[in-house]
Amino acid sequence: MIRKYVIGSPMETDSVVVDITPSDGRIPKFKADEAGHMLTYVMDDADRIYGLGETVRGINKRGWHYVSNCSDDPNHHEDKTSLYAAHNFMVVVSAKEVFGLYVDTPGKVEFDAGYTDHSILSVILEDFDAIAYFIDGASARDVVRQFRGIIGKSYVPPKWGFGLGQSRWSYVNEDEVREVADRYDEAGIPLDSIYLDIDYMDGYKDFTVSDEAFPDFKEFVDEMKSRGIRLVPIIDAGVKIEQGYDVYEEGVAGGHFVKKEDGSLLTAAVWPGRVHFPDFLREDTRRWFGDKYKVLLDAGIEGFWNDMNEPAIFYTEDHLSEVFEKIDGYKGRNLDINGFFEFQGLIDGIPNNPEDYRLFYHEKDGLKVRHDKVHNLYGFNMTRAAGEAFERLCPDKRILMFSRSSYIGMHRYGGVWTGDNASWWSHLLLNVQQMPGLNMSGFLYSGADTGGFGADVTRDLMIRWISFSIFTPLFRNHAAMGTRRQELYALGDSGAFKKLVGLRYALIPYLYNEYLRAVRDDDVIFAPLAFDYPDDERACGVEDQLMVGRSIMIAPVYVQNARGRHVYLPEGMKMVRFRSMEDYDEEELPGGDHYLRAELGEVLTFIRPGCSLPIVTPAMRVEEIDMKTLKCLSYGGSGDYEFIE
Ligand code: MIG
Repeated sequence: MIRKYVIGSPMETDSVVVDITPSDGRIPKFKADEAGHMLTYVMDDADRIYGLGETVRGINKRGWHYVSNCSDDPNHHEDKTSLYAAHNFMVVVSAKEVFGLYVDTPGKVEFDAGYTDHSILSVILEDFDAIAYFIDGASARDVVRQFRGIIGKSYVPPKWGFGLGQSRWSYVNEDEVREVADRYDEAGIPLDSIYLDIDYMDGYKDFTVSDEAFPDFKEFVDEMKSRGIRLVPIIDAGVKIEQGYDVYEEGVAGGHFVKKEDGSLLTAAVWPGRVHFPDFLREDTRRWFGDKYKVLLDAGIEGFWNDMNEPAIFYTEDHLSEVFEKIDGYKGRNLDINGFFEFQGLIDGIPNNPEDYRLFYHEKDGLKVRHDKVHNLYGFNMTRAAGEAFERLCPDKRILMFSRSSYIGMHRYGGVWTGDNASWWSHLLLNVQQMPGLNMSGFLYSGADTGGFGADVTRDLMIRWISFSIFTPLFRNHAAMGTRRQELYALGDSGAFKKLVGLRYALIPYLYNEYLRAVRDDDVIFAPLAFDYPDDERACGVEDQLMVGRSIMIAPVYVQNARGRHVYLPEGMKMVRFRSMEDYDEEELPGGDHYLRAELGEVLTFIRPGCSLPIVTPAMRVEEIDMKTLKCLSYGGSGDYEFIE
C-alpha cells in the first residue's frame, strides 16, 4: 500500500509516473515537526535501513547521515555525505514492521540514519517542500517492488552493453583506439566497446570531433564496428562559449541557457574554459539538446556517457573575479595561521562553490526557479534529453546511455556509473555495497570504474575487482589520466584476465535475462542476503556477499593477499569455484559458516537449492555468443532455467 503526502507546495520532479490521490493527515510511523520539514522515527537496536542509492558506507545505511545534493567530489571517503546522485528512497526493516519512504524533492534533503542519535532516523528537508510516499509492505522486497511500480520501468541497454568496455581518460586519436582493440584481440580477451573521453572532441566542444585525431570519424566508427567494437563518446553538460560554434549560437538564440537574476547568461567554466549551461528543465531545451546527439548517431555511434552534470563548476566568472580582487589584499602580507588558511580557503573554495549554485535560474513549468532549489534534477534532465531524443530518432534501437549525476526518474532513460573512485581495495568493497541501493532506486544498469579511476592499480586488485564486476551490468575498466596503465593487457600475464572476462561472457545470458526479469517484475538484481533470508539474523548482518538474480549468491574477495575468505551460507548451496568457464569445481556445502579458499583468479559462486545457472561458451563479442552452447549448472530442481526473451 502506497500513500502520498504533500508537504507545502512541492515542485513536480517527474520521478513518479502514477497518479496517486494525496492522503490527509500524518505520515504513518513518523513524527513530524510543525512545518513538516523534519520527520523522525524511533528505531530499535536491530533495525536496519536499506537504499539511498549511490552513497558511501555499507549496505545497511544505519549509523551515518547522507545528504542528497549531487556533488562532483572525487574523494569517496566514508566521511562524505554526498556523492553525485540523489536517490531519496529507503526501506526500514525492524522486527515489528517493514516500510519504505520516498521523499520526492528536487532540493537538498538529509537522511540522518542514526548518526546524531543512534536510535533516531530523521529526514530533514532543508528549506524545501516535498511529496512523501509512504509504502507499507510485507517484506523489504515487496516494498521495493511497490515503489518501483510508481516510478516507471527501468531503462534497458542493448545487449552489447553487457560486454566489457575499455576506457581511459583519454585515448586521444584513432591509432590509440585501434591499438586498444588490437591488443585485446591479440590477448584473446573479449571486448565490446571502447570509450572516448573528452579529448576526442574539438576543443572540448560537445557534439564535435577533432579532425586531427579522427580525420574521418564515421569511417573509423564503421571500421571498429566491422570488428564488433562500438565507440562510446562522452558528452559534458557545459557548452563552450565560442563564436561560430553552432551549439553555442543556437543555444543563445533559442534562449536555452540558464540565466542570472538580472536575465544575463551565467558564465561558468569547465573543460573548455567558459561555458553556458543548457536549461535541461525546459522541455524545448531538452528537445533541442537531445537532437544534437543525432550528429553522433549519424556517424554510427550507439552509446554515450553523460558527464559533469551535477553540474560540476570549475568556477563562475562572478565568483572568480571576487577571488582575484581579494587575492590582491594578501599580496606582501605576513600570513599567519589564520591568514594563510583564509587564503587557502579562498582558492579551495573556487570549484563547486555553493554560492555559485544560487546564482542562476531555471525556467520550470513557466516559472523562474533558483538553481539550488532544483539542483538534483539537472543530471536527470540532461540524460532525459538524450533518452527522449533516442525515442524520437531511433525508436527501434536500444542506445547505451549512462550518466554521472542522477535522480530517481532518470532510471527510465539510462544507467549510472559511480564516478571517480580510486584504485583502492576499500573501493572494491564500496562497489559491492553500492549495488543493492542503486538497484532499489531503479538503477539496474550500473557499475563502478573497474580497477579504480584515480590512483595506481595493482595486478591483484584488478583481478579481484574484475572477479566481482563480471556480475555488474555495466562492466567498464576506466582510469584517470596520469595513472598507471590499466588495460587488461598491460598488467602482466593477460591469461588470468582472458579467463575472467571469458567467464563474464559465459554468464551474459543469465545476467541479461535476470536484468530483463528485474525490469519486468520491478525487482532488484543485487539483493542483500536480508531480502531473501529475512528471518536469518546472521544473513541480515552480512555486508560483503550479495544475491545476484534468482539463482546465485556471490562472495567477492576484497582484501589484498587474502587466499580465501569466510562465507556465510543461509542455507545449503552448491559452491562453484570458477577459474574459468571450463575450469571449475563444484561442492555441495551445508548452511552455516565456512572458510573457503579463493586464490587469485578464483570466483566463488553459490547456486541456491532448486536453481540453475546457465552458462555458454565465451565469445570475443556479445553478438557472437552461441546460445547452442548453453548448459546449466544446477543444485537440485529440474535443472532448467527459464529465459524471458
Ligand atoms: O573532471 O572527462 O568522472 O570519468 O574521465 C573530470 C574526464 C572530468 C570526470 C569523470 C571521469 C572522466 C573525466 N571527467
